[in-house]
Amino acid sequence: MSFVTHNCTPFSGQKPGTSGLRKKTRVFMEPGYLECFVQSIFNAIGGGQGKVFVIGGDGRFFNAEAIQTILRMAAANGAARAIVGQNGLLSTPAASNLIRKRGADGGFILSASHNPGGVDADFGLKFNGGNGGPASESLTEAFYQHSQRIAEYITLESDPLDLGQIGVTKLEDMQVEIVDPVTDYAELMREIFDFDQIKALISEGFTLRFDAMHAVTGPYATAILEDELGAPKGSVLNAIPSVDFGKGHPDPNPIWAKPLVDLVMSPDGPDFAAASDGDGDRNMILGKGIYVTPSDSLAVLAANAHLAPGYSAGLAGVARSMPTSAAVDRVASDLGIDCFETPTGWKFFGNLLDAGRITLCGEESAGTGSDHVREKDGLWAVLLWLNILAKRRTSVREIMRDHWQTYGRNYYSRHDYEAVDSRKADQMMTDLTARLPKLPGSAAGNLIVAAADQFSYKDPVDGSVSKNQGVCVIFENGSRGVIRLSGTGTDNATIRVYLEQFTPQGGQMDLDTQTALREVADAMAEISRLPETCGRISPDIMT
Ligand code: G16
Repeated sequence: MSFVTHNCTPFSGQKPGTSGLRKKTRVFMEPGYLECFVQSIFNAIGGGQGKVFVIGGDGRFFNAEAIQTILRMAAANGAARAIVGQNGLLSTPAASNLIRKRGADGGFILSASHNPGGVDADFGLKFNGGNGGPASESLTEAFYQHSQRIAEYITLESDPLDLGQIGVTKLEDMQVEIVDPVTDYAELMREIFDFDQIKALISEGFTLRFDAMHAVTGPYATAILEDELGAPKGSVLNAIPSVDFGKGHPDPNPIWAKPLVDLVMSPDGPDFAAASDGDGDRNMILGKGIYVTPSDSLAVLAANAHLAPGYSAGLAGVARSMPTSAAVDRVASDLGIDCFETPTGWKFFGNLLDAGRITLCGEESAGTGSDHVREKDGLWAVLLWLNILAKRRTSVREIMRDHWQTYGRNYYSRHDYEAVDSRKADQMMTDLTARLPKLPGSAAGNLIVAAADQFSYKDPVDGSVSKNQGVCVIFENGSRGVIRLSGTGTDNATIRVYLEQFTPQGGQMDLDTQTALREVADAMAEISRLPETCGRISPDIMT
């Protein structure tokens, strides 16, 4: 084996987004592309000398090859040890747990999350810090700055390691430990939840289905839900991870997980159903005949978390991203705890979690989590729901009905416009931002604008400020519209429009969601001028 240095061309305009760098797989496969980004990360964190890294991914196409590249580069950059999931697999929350548990300096997580996998699909890489969470805004900026001036990377010339064999091996002077991806994660779940209660619920005939969407949670869900908690074999669907996710789109929402939704809506469907995404951090929750929106799920979990042993002492506080509905705010105010509103992106919860200011947090984009790791966690959310159901011995539908009667209902939906011409999308946001000061007091459809601004966040822990995090419009009737550009898409621009309408206790709780939101949807179309600027009349996806 020998160390080699290669020249590389600085990236141009390849800025990591909401969750690391996501590009088409073929871009990552271009000679030197992955290597330059990885070397930029090493350079930005002060080198790899003596450090310990966790490495794993969601098993998509190019996952295994990219891990071999990162291992060689880690060894060449002087790392002391790499902890790798067997066969290169680690869910994002399991990687976060391993980083924390082993006191690692950080982790390389290979995933494009809920985006499809394959040679003509998507790939991604993100770096998590020693707290187990996504790199901060400033560190992400440092990766970018280094990538703009990088001239060379160092690596080894060596044969690929066998990642299928659990145990310890060596790559030059670096120790490589290959671990079972599930063991440590399952142990953590056992500490947080009352597995005996959940087991009892299932043994009494409660039925469930978990759709792993051919992605990384298959082995985790099979080990925990079937082998440990006693759900019958076959309760976990699409349980074997595949490089192209069975040619599917591993995004747990009613569109991409439609077969599961159809199953749970049928009269003989299971009592409970859930799905997770490519890398296992997102979740979708369903009960017989009902879909629970991620914003409502966060609120229900906050109101009931004390029923699980890990949260029996109550919650320090909660947080949600700005576009997430205010359902959890009502629970927090009832509990007398803080509720923080952060920009989109899990990294913004990190400081609040590290400082002990919050215990639970979540986002409208199907992410919920707690202080047990520093990532959102799909299977954890499923287990918390199961723990609550096991304690309350009622249905998901009853839990939702009871929740809305107690706190009121935030009708909520997100409309996505995908693969929009990036120039037009940017133009729309620039023009809208310029018009914001004139909006208050003006009419839009049947509504009157009360306030309109670009969301800006001052981190309560370190005082850092993040500006331009999305346009938020509040109407005089209390409804709200938010519009922002996605930071995770790989195909031109994705415009997200978030709609919310609050109905207080005693009001109508069973309206059709899109009907309840029609006025605010029309008002947002008028205010944003999205149809005129981008040539799109209706969204591609409504969740
Ligand atoms: C990532 C982040 C999430 C964030 C989401 C937003 O999710 O981890 O915290 O809410 O992006 O996506 P967008 O910018 O497209 O609205 P993931 O699951 O893709 O890693």
